[in-house]
Amino acid sequence: IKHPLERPWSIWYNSNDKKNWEDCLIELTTFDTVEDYWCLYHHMLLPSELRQGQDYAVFKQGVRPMWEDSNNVSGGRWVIMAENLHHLNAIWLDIVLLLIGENFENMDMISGVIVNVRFRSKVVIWTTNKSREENIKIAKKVKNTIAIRRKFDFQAHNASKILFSL
Ligand code: M7G
Repeated sequence: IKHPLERPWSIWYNSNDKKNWEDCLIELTTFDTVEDYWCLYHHMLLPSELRQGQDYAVFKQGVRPMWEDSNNVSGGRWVIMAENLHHLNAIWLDIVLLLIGENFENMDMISGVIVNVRFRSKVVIWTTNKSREENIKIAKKVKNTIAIRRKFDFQAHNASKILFSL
């Protein structure tokens, strides 16, 4: 018998190879057990093996990894810059495991996590609101659990400026 997760999660991929951003976004699959997650993990390319411009997302089933989704319109994201590609793979895995293991106290305000493979790659955690107090709890949990030296910045989806940092 497989070990069930608290809730189902969907994996998304953005190939970023067409003009329209939304046309590049595809929902790959949904998983709801520990074993199914590891099976997918071992079959998928690592973030470091994707092309620059591409993304993976792991989001709660039913929440689309886009600003336009009703869960995200008034939300924002914690931006965690990777130090190098090895670090990127490591923090992506660690944060996905924190999330699907329900390790945050305010799981209800987390939509999911995205890895953006870029010249400066990053892992971003999307939340449903811009409350400083609530969002800080999420960043503290990440900082206390995994090895990240740099400061994190929180940005609203509808404005690129930094609202607060930790
Ligand atoms: P990004 O993929 O978040 O990467 O945004 P970045 O943080 O490195 O900038 C890059 C571009 O993709 C944006 O300027 C938009 O043109 C497009 N894009 C990204 N997201 C997350 C969305 C989205 O949720 N909705 C729409 N319509 N476009 C998006």
